[in-house]
Amino acid sequence: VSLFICLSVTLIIWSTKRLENNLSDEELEVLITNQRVQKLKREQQEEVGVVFAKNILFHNADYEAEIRKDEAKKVPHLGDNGVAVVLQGEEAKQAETLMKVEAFNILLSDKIPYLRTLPDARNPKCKELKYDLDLPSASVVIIFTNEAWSSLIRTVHSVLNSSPAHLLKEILLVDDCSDRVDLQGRLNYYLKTRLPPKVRLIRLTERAGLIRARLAGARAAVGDVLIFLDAHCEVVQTWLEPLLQRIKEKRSAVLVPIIDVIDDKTLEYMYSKSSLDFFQVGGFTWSGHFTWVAVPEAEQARRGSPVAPTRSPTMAGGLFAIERDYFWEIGSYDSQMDVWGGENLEMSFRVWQCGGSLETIPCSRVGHIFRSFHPYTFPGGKDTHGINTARMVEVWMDEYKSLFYMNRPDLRERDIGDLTERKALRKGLNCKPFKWYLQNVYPDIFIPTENVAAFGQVRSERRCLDNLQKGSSEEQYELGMYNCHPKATSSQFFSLTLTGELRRENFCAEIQNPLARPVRVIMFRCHGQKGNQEWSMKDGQLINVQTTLCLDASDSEQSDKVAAASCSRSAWQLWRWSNSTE
Ligand code: LR7
Ligand code: MN
Repeated sequence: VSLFICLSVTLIIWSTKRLENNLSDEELEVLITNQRVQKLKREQQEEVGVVFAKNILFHNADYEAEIRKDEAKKVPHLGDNGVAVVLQGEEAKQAETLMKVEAFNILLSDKIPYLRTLPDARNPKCKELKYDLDLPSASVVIIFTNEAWSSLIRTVHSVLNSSPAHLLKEILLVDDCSDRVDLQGRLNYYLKTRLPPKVRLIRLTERAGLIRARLAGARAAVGDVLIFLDAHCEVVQTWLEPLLQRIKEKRSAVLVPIIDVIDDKTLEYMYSKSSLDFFQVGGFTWSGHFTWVAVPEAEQARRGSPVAPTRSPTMAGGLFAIERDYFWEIGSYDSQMDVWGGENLEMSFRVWQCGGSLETIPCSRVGHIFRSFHPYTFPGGKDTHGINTARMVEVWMDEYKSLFYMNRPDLRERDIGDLTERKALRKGLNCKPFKWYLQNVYPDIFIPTENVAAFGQVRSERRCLDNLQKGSSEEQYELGMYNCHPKATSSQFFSLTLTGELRRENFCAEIQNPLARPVRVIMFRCHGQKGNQEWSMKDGQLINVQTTLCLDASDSEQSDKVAAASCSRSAWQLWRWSNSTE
């Protein structure tokens, strides 16, 4: 019940704040994240007993006691083979409370041994592949800020345990200025007493953000290949060899493993036994977000085998391998990007446009805990994802940047810092245009302004079609309406394609149940088969061809939803597009 109240309160705050302050969804998310973390920091001190403070020095004996206490929590074989663990009773309740702090089940994580066994999630064909004994060596760089202890330590043990010693040069832990006192001295002490010397700790004295934290790790690294990981991962056996082998073959290949989901609540290592051939590669949306997309048929044919390197237009960002010298040659990172977000698409476009390739290596698998919110603050309350992405867009996307700004008009006038260096880098490396990237690397992408009859805001009276913030985690959702924003923002940006799709990124409007009252319009993954997803535009009406029903806004004032109804002369059935190519 409390979760429900919490959610609905957040939603109410969400919509009123959005209206009052005219904030973008992304800015609002940062605001709420900061408020949440600050509130939790206060509560934590009292309720959960985690202390946030600077410069409190403990003695070794205290660390030893703390670490033993942590080790004593471990329940032998709990979570072995990656199975889900469900807590009961009082413990489950406590876990629920703590989940609001760490964004995942820390109580369970504390109980699962650091070296639990994992299922062999790999395609059986992987076992037939042979790897050279002599491969380049790896520096594994793990960055973190205020990361929970047990998930961080498990990541380290997992890497140590599942990597051949002669290939693992070092593990570099980069502490991005955590201000949780239990993390600093305690980690140092743990390194000294529990881990081999090849695990090193670098502590940043100012909060640098994940981009500059990775740069610091890369600067300190000495291995031939850099492998970056988030601080809440577990690696599956033989995860390392296929990455190093591919880089030995092609030094300009930037590689990602298959990223499996470790459930945030049960810590289950999730993968599908029945479809080991199936995995997704990276795509992006025009609002500048990373997405997962199917491997295109052409790529399935080109790669030859489901376990061969598979080209990926983009990467998620957190888990990847790159030859160390090549990392610097190709422009490392944009060091002016703050905190979180955007660096993944920046590196993806840059690598492809400047002559490298980005590939998923199917026989390398790594699990990652997907957390439901950021358990850390965004200093300055800035929408770093948006600003970082705008920096990327300005440098790499040429004329296509207008599509991004149509989604994010708020960023058009925002100060995003100096770009001289990054533009010079692109010139110096003689990189190809974004259009080349779209045509050659990502020909399947939907371009909202190409091959369309109309695009932008779709207005009936004073309201506009609106996705109501849906579509990032939902498989389908009812198409909504909302007061028109002054300019088309991401949630009110639609296209009518020449093939009759009423479309937003990869979602198309369709009618599933024409007999319901009212007939709701559902946004569903585009199938490209016309059918229930085909619409035609005539004298301002939008007609669903299969059902001959018209898009109708009449009950939207009360329901926030659009409907389909028998075509009439009603003004509720007249739609105006902000941009029309006809
Ligand atoms: O200021 C910060 N300093 C940090 O050191 C903020 C974060 N961090 C650390 C943090 O402790 C963590 O270890 O950086 C790492 C990534 O942060 P997360 O785990 O909060 O990010 P995420 O998993 O939600 O987000 C994904 O996108 C990010 C875009 O900036 C990064 O590239 C993340 O590394 C990336 N994670 C993955 O790609 C894992 C697969 C997820 C997917 C899809
Ligand atoms: Mn992460």
